[in-house]
Amino acid sequence: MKKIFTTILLFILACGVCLAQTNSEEYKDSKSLIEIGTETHDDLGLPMEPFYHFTYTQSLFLQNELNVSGKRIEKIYYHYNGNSAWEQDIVVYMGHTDSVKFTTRNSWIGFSELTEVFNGKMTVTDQDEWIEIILTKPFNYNNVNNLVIAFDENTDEYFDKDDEFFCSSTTDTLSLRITDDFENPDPENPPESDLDGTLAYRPNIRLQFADIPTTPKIALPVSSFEFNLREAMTKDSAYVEVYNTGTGDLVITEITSIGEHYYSTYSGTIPENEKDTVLIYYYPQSEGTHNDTLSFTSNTTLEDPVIVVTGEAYPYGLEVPTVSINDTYYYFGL
Ligand SMILES: [Ca+2]
Ligand SMILES: [Ca+2]
Repeated sequence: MKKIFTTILLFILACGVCLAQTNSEEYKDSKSLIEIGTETHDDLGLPMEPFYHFTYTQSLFLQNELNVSGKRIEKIYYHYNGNSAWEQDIVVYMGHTDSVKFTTRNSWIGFSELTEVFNGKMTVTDQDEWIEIILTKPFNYNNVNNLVIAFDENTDEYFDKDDEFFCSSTTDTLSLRITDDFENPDPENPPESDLDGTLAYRPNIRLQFADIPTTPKIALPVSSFEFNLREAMTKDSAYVEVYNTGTGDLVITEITSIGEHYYSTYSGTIPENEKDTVLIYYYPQSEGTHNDTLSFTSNTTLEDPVIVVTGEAYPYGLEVPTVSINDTYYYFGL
């Protein structure tokens, strides 16, 4: 079963459609990113416990810790220890709340106060790194109330007991956690927290704030991806979901590449808060390594994002895997 999962994981990674990934470069460049928690406590099951089949948690972040006005949260990051690689289905919710702490095992923030901001895959690697979650519905923070983040992990599978997210201690009980190996906790009606799940800890977190756009805005689940090794003059494709997280219809007129090895024929209109799927082709015209940048042309006044693509092709007509040209082409089929 583990092997099948690994195969599926590799396939998904190869397709470049994972919604959660790490992007530390952006963190370095950001001026509106808030990091909370610098301690390295682990084994707290926050924001999720990979060793259990299912997790539901809530954590509170106080207004005076955030203190960002007139902006929205577009991305969050959790710090994973890199013990092993896996992928899970998660749903993330955010809400405004007057609560300043969790007082009982049942003091969950009610579902009606939560807004779904992400619903997709969380992918971690065997590297110690911050895992990026791009919110497909960015959350406008009012800078009046405290922020609750609810994290719902729903894949009926568990991983190594040493897979952990780093956490920091707090004075008050700012997190609630329920883990279960049989029943998947329902965020609409969560059961009591675990006996030890009323926690004076929170997951270390980074929150990426950004201006609330007045025009359409392109949000991409990935900023780069790599195609599998293939034969020159044969075609491969990848699907990328494009979200409009701004205001008004997003009109994409074309997607262009610089070189000759990648292309997309996509054009279309994506309404506010909706998404469409863009097909990108790798069609290597020669052997070798091919890097390129795909650019969007759209009606937004914001800067259009780009996707960096890489791929590698072996010579057309080459018999594989019995013949190799050099070391570079020696890893067929991986
Ligand atoms: Ca799970
Ligand atoms: Ca659940």
